[in-house]
Amino acid sequence: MYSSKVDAMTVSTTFTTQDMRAAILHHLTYTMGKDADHATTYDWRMALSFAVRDRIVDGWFASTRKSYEAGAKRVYYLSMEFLIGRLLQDGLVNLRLLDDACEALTALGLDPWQVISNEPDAALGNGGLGRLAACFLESLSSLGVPAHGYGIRYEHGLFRQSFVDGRQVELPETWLQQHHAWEFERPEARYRIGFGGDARDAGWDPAEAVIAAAYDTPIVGWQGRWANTLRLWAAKPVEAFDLDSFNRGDFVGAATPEAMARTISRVLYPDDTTEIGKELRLKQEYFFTAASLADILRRFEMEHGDLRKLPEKVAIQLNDTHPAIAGPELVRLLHDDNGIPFDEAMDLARSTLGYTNHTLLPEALERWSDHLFGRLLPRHLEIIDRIDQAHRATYPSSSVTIREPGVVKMGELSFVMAHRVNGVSALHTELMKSTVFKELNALHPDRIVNETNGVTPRRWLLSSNPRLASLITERIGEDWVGDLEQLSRLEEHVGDAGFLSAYAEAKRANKADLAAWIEAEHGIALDPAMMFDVQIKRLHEYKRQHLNILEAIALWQAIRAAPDADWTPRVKIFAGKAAPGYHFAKDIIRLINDVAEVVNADPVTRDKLKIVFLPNYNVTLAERLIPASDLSEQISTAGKEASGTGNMKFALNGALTIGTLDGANVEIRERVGEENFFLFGMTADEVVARRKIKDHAAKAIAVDPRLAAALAAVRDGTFCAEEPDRYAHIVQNLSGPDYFLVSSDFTDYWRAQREVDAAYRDADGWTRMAARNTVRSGWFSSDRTIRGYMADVWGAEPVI
Ligand code: GLG
Repeated sequence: MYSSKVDAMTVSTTFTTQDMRAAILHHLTYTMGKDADHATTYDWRMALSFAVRDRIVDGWFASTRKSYEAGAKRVYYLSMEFLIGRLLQDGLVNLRLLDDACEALTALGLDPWQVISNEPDAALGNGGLGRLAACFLESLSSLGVPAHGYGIRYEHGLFRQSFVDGRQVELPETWLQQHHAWEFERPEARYRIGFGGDARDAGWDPAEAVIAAAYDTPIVGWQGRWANTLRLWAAKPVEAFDLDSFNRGDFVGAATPEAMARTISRVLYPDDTTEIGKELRLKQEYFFTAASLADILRRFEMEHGDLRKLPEKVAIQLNDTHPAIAGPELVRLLHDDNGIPFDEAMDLARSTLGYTNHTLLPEALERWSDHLFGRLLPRHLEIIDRIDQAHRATYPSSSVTIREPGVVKMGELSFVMAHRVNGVSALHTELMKSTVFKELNALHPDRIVNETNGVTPRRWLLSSNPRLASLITERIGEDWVGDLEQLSRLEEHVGDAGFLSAYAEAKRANKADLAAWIEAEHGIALDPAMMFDVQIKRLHEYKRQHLNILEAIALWQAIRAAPDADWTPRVKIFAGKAAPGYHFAKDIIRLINDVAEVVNADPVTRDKLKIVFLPNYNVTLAERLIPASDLSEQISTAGKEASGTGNMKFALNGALTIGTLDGANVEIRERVGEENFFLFGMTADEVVARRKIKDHAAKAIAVDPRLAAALAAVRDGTFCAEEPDRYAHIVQNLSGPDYFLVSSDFTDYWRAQREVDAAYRDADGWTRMAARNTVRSGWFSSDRTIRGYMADVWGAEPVI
């Protein structure tokens, strides 16, 4: 594979620790303008980043050259979110320069990890959808596929979360206040993006416009053999400054154009499942989609000329419905601007576009009022009507519509304008076919395909879990990094006591590191011998963090009732942000923090149960937590979590899953073996049936005294004596409508948790199960997922 084919693009092999030291000092002096005596950690981190970036740039240019020479098909991934996190360690690991960098920094009298971890997280996303986009870019580069990511350069990424009296408080994220070491501004790549005005037949006179300005970040693949570009758009005014207003003394008015334009790329919406800030959000979507398409067509015309060849040379993937306007925009560019007949333009656009659906939650399938839509994008509304008419004319008996009175339906639009529509796990894809897109699937039976998500093993094992990574490499060599399915070669080692004890030791050491960090940062002491039980993800009722905390309460009560019984000590660790306007989710956070305060202070249970909610969950925190976890909580209501990707990272790093048959849990369980997975709860079909039973929650509570007692403690103010009714509405919900079936799944969840306890007490047995999870998770590499998209959706090929 890659190792036998290292070519001129492998940039790092001849680079030594001395070269690294010289490069760092060079950038410290000439880029940062500092000498070693006065440099801050920030200066050193930037100097190191520039030294690494220089190495990446060589491979980046070589990749671009090769792509042009090969005339290869290019993949364009359009996404509102790219949750890339920190890039320095990623770059060092993929270029295999980490050891050299650490040695060079140490020789310069610095603590390498302090320097590396000085980098802020680029939090340009909410959760799974954005992190998946980041894993995909890395895999595309590791595989050598010519590709670009296109998105928005948000000035403020996802908010920073802190807690005040247990409540979530949102603070602005200011990652761009410091210079961003990885990006290159491209003043020549600027497009004028219009809004509003009038539509004429086959034309559009926008009333206002902003400039989309490009910033490029190279994304380097494994071993530096290839690098692709993440191009992010910033919004700028057409006229930077209104001098007339200024000269009249209207200083605020003079700055208004800039402020208005910049608003578009200022914030990332903190929620990916509800529709807020409607007008601005639609503007953001059109802004980045239109700029990206203009850029794609410019590059295509330069390379190939004839627009009718577009589908042969270009594959554009729409990450959810956020860039769905790409369908009508591409038709507009081909038909209005280039004179291609409408029907042909529609076919060309469809053959070029693919659409990934990431959720079945109805509130997340975007719908726009046609009033708003028509005001901002009048020509697109006309085009959508024609697309809708054409579809209805072809399928006269169908009741599918893209426009309904008053609304434009972006899910339906994306489906009709894409040649492939994919789900993100086997179960989700089946549910797409039988629910949200049932009728469309019947009309277009070959359009829906499944591409189960994956995660990049470079970041989620090699870089974040070096102890486990070296153990694996010791046993099977390092080819697994570029070909994760090779982990199955470890299967024979799982019976080997030496391997198992080394495996257990790696986990123990990771847990000790995490415990030390939690104590230093948050003042909570944890014994690494306790089971580390972890639920980290966005807060949402369907993800059921409240099921987890209810079980913790019931466990606390049970330990208090029989303190001398043989309990398995565990710490429940939570992390995750709630959308600022999602009050129920924010109350769940507060409840968890309130319960933690009471439980952690209880001398009776202290050594057996602890609860910790770590603030400000982000990619970096995930990299710290996952390698140190024993138990992975994947407990969503079946049918609601489209896939999950955290679940894969945990399994790969040897945490056992307690989970429902939801999303990719189903496939994880199939692969790791049902005996190495703690299953509980209703299936997606049972969930639907259960909801139809009158008083299902009350019935579940009536038969489970533990659940009743846990709810009673929440209701009577045990955890909030100063305001006993604080959580009355949560208890009311779980006793009444309980749409997410927390009460109905509680009893079985409790049962499965006690099986977890028993299994953990058998330390060797547990390690064997954990190791089997690692060894059998190779399929969940995003390299495999990308190969699937290449074959089934894009028709693209690697160039190396
Ligand atoms: C979604 C889903 C997740 C999925 C992710 C990536 O909720 O289940 O793993 O996309 O496909 N909005 C999301 O985060």
